[in-house]
Amino acid sequence: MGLPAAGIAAINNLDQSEKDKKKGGKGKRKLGAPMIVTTWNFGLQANEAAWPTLAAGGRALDAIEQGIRQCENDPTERSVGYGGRPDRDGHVTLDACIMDEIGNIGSVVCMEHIANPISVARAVMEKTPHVMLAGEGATQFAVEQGFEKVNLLVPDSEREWKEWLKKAEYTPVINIENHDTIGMIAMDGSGNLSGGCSTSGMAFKMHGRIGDSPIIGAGLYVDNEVGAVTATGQGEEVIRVVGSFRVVEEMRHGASPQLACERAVQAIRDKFILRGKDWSNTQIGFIAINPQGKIGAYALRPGFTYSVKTGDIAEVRKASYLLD
Ligand code: SD4
Repeated sequence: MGLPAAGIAAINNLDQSEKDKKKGGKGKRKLGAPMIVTTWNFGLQANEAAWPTLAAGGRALDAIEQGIRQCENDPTERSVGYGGRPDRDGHVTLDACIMDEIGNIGSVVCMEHIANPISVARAVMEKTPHVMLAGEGATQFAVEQGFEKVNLLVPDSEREWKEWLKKAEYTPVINIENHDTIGMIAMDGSGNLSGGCSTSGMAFKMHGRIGDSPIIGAGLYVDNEVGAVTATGQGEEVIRVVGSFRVVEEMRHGASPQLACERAVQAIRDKFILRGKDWSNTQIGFIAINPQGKIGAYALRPGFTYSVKTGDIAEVRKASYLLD
């Protein structure tokens, strides 16, 4: 439906540079310098795959898709894309979402048989009137768009699943079973922000379970004027506090990216206390950037790492945390 008439009238009354700014279009601000921040150690390789796009003056959104695809295509990354661990019934189901600098969003949830959910999420964003496709509908759409159907269950994941079935106990292990969701946020040379998130979710989850990663506002949120944020860890808890949107809103109200991440993690802690639930096996991590190029990262517990790439830096950093 687009903007309501009043919104269109308001935009039409602006001069060209203001219009560009509102739309995130050409000729807008140039803040900071190109940068990419990605969850976990594997973000280092993903950042390298994304960087050439930014270095060539390309768009953050394109860099995000390129970087996340690298991780999705790697069969040794066992919680993302091809090679991801299956659910308790043996299905590898993938979740992903993407968001650009002007609020375009796309997402796929519980999608099987397609190796690059981030690209399908982008196709949902760009080629459909919707923002989210699920399950068989998502796979059907992907095939119609020319994506190849593949068996995502690699022998190592199948072996692990069969081993797990012997006891079939569900006990998450901090930073191990949960440690592979890729969340990537980037700023390009025009100062525009974008982000993406992709995962096979928690290993051996119930069939049909969806975490935070494909949910805009939970696993990812981007506001070009304020910042970009993504989350990793136990998605149920991130959804409960609308984690990534919460971090952006903290920044909107003046918090630095670091303080904003800390407040979201504290909110998760507070919900655990309020609900009287056991949280000894829970890990959560957030990363955030703002248009000035400041970075924030914070986790509930030790062990969360993130990867930073700029023109001068390519490194893995340890996030600070709330609890020992
Ligand atoms: C989920 N947040 O499905 C994902 C899992 C994850 O690092 O991030 N693992 O809940």
